[in-house]
Amino acid sequence: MATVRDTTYDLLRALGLTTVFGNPGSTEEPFLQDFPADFRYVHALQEASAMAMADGYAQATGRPAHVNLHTAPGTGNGMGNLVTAWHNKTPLIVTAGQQSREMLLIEPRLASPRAVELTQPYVKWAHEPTRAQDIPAAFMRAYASAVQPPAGPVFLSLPMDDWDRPADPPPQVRTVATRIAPDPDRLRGFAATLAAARAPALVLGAAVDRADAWPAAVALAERLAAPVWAAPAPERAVFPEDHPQFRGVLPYAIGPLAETLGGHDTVLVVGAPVFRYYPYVPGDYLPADARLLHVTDDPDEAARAPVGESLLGDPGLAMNGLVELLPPTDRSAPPARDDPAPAQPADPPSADAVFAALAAWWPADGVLVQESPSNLAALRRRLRVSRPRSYFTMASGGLGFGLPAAVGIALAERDTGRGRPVVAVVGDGSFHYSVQALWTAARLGLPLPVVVPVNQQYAILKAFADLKHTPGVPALDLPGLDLAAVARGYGCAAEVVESPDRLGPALDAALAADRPTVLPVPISTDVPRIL
Ligand SMILES: Cc1ncc(C[n+]2csc(CCOP(=O)(O)OP(=O)(O)O)c2C)c(N)n1
Repeated sequence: MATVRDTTYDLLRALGLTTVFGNPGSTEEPFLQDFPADFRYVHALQEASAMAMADGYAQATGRPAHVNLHTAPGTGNGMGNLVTAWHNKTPLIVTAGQQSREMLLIEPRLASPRAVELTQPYVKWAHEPTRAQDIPAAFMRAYASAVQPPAGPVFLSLPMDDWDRPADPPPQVRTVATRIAPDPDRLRGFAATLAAARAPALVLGAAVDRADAWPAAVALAERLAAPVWAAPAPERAVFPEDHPQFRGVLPYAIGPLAETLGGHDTVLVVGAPVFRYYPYVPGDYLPADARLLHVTDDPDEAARAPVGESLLGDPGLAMNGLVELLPPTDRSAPPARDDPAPAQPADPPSADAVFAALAAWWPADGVLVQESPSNLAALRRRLRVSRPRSYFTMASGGLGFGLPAAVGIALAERDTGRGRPVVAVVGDGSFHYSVQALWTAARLGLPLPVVVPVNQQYAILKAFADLKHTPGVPALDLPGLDLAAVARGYGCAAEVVESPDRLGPALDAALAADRPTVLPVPISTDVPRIL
């Protein structure tokens, strides 16, 4: 007779979920017992890394991923990157073991008495099955919930004594839609407003990349002859950044953002929150007399926008619909941006000079994973991402995503056979939040270069303190860290890159290696401005 375990593994197989990211504990062992040969366990040394590796893997494969965590303490370790997965809108099925039902009433060691509340509010659905026999169908429901728009993580708490119980008949393997079409009447209204606009602007968010809608975005931008910005702090690249109409990323503060959009009477935002602000700089949300049209597949995102009219729907379907409805314009397209001036040599080099060298080396099919807070603007100015699904960072502001996410993304590049080179750029502070992901990458033999601009400080926090006039904050310096030694300790290669012209050869060697390579690059300690 089939057990709950048998039926669950069969369902996971049918759903294509044969990779499990995790870190095991006693409460998970009954699920993992006799781990089937056609499944793969990606072993993370800490749950933060398991979560972000799964997130990166799911984003890069375009499919949901399964993360199996230890009960309450392990789930707690994963929470920071669960918050990030929620903001990234990544479909993740997060499971955790639970103590035996027989003892739950008396709360033994490792019981998670309020397991379903623990991951709230950063999951779309959280559940502990009422009966052991409900586990397989709960997985099916978790899958359906995770992938429907807006996609996101879900959580199942699974008691450890459930797995050997006799199973009910298997649940039906169902499919669900992952795109929602916009209301045709409202779409026509949006098209009429855009057709009547004097100076429209297009602002695109990460959902455009998630929806594989770059061609629709380019077609719409060209039909409107409008400048294109990326919405503030985007977790994906959203438009070919070498396209003459691309203007860069909007600032993440209220006043400066409206100033940047000055002169535009109609702002169409697709696939982004309105807007993702960071430092509070008061001002108007929009230029005077401008109106905002908002296309999103997330009703909450639409609801919390302080201005604008919204249309729910998939970014690609909505933009293709607008292209069909919009008449050609006689406006001429805006002129292209200037290229940045050549980088100035200095010793140690500026981040700008290092990123100029990175951009000069960059392979056309390269994939960039970024967690370099204070140097982000310099990186994005220098390295223009020109292909879809080639740039990843966290939507949340929580550090500890980039390094493990890069491992998941590099694994996905190998698994899918695409084999694109993946490069992580991670600040020397950010490096340490989920540093143990290096070990997993080394065990998997992933040729992942990790470029670490070393300024021995939390530079962005110094910039923030400066903007907010809060002098005297402790703990903003990071002396005495030997990143190469840490990397070698986890089984990686390491090479300190002493000058920008050494970066290209070091990257070539790293991509040809059979393991990750950490490349600390000493840079100037000048603190870039936050805005
Ligand atoms: C989980 C988490 N803890 C703390 C912070 C606060 N924080 C934001 S940026 C930052 C410093 C990042 O330092 P580094 O990676 O060296 O980049 P730099 O600012 O120097 O460019 C810190 C600690 C955070 N965002 N997330």
